[in-house]
Amino acid sequence: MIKKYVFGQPVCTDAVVMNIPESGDAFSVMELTESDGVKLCCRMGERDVVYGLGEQVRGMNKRGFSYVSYATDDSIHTENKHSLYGAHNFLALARKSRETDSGEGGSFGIFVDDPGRVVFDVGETKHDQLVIQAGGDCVIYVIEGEDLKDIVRQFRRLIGRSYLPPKWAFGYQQSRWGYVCQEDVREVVRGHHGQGIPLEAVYLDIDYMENYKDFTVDGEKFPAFGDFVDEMKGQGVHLVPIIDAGVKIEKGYPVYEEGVQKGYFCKDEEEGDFVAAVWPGRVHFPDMLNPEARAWFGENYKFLTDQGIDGFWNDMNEPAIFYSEKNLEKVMDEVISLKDENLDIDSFFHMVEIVTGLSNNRKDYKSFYHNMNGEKVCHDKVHNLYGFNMTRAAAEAFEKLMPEKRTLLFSRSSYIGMHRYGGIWTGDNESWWSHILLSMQQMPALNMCGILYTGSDIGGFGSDTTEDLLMRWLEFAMFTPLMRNHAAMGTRRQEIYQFERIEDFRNLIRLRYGLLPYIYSEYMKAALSGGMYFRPIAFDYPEDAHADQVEDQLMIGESIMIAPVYVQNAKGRYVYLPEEMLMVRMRSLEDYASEAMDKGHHYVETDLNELVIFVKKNRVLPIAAPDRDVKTTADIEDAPIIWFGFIETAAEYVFYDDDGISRNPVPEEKWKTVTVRKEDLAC
Ligand code: MIG
Repeated sequence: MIKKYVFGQPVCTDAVVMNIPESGDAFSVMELTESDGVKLCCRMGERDVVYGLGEQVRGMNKRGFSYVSYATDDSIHTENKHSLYGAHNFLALARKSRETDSGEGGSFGIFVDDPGRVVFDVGETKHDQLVIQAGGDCVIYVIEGEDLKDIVRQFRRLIGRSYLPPKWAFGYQQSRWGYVCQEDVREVVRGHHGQGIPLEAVYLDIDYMENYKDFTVDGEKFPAFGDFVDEMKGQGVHLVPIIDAGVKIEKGYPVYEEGVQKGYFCKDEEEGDFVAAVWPGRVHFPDMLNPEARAWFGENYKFLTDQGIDGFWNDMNEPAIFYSEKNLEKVMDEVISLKDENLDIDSFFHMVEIVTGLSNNRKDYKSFYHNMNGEKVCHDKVHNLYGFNMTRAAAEAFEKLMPEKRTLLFSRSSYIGMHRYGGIWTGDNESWWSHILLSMQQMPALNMCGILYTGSDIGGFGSDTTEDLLMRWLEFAMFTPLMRNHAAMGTRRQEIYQFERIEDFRNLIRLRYGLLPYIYSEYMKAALSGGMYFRPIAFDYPEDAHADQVEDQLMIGESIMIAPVYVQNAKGRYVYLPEEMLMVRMRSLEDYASEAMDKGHHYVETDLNELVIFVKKNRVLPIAAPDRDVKTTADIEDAPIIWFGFIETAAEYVFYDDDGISRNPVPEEKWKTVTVRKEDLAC
């Protein structure tokens, strides 16, 4: 049951798709105070668990810290941070406590539809208090249900169907900030193909543009771009260019001139076009919240789709600001005034602070405005909607530009609602072991919010990767719908053919292609039915008190559990089995073995080149067993299917498949219930 409560005069965020009437009941699951915005508070029992909040730091159980929804371009994802790139204001409180120490009432979910700054203090200030602080104008949805899965399913019905990527978007993808010309890209393709490694896409980072101008291609580095796109397609490789939020201010640049002329940029306090600076230097921000400006920005993607591009990533759309023109002037004056001073502890650090404070400064976000259907709205109040609407601009344009096919699209910043238009990647992580774990913990929280097409930069974006880190990371990312290796300029090269254990890497990537029938089927089922592709194990075993404690294992789809190794030098790890399961150990698509294991704790040895999965009881999974070399997802289309499973006599599997590209698959025709008998199993 969903109850809706409206406070003040909220803007329409388009986060939800269901128009439900306002509840006449008093606000029940939390205590409500309305002074200084909306404040909600409730007691948490000792064993209660809080899941959700999407892209955030820390564990699956969010208790013990506070999280701030205010989309931020912060590339250092350490435990002390309160905000990352997205704002996903949905959490579920699972009441686990026994009567004696329990808080009031049962489990519930809550969605705070407020696109401004919202704070979730999940027992940081007071261990047993959940406190949510929103602005005065917001809509709050409270969801009660049978269990966590049911609460999430109801929420997902409220916010609408998740984005459906093309099937090729599930292939292995390679990216790097620093493939600066055509020849660099060709070399990456040769590097993979030369070693028999499948490759679906190569990304173009800002290097492909002419002076970092959106919707341009540098003609010297990429002459005859359309031909080059075709050449790559001929090799089965999609090129995926980046688009940034800021539009460079430059006379004669059509996107800039048209935007100014039509009044499509965000305005400053004096009604001029707001000036900030990012990559290209000074830019204007297209007013993504103005429907006309949004449509216009979207149409600009045509420049690239006309040349055969069918996938994009939208970056810097928090929107990231290096500095604003006005603040820079002030800070410059102040720094210059210090020129001949003897800088001491206070004045020196003050100077450093004002300089670093130039970037992503909330004062700047408070100083520009949107035109939302004729109404002037301060950016700060709707800050978290910017990335969402940039991505929506692209998605809505693609519906017109390429009505017949699905496109690959994901964003860095996001808000709930954007999941209908595209996915996200989790931004600038580091080549740290702890960031494999962080990524594992973010996935189910994102899935709760409808964001299913997601993954992290495999191998780590910042810092130098190492071979073992990359291999362990791949063993987890094998299961993320977006499987992309990406790294920052200046870091060690991390394409997998750069390393010694190429055969192991090749086997792992081929295993991903083998698992694709299952991964695709489970993704599509989750998207079409409002389910979660990734789940904390407590979602499947709600009665199991150990399951709540498990922060580093995941259920994936209906049949399997994974327990990736994410510790340097580890030769294995402890795994908790909430029931008897079948452990399948795979070194390649041809080399695998299985063993039934009892419920309970186990130490599972896992060599660096091994993939281990656990199959639930009475479940099976389809695997493609291609009889030829696989270069892309197209090569497994007609591959024979073999089955792995843990069954006594027979089990049914709901197998979803489709052509992988049509925009509107007809679900009824695509769901097949397959009966698999024990004697049919390959493993
Ligand atoms: O300020 O385009 O998160 O993936 O490689 C850095 C360059 C801008 C940030 C993205 C990253 C991308 C990088 N971008």
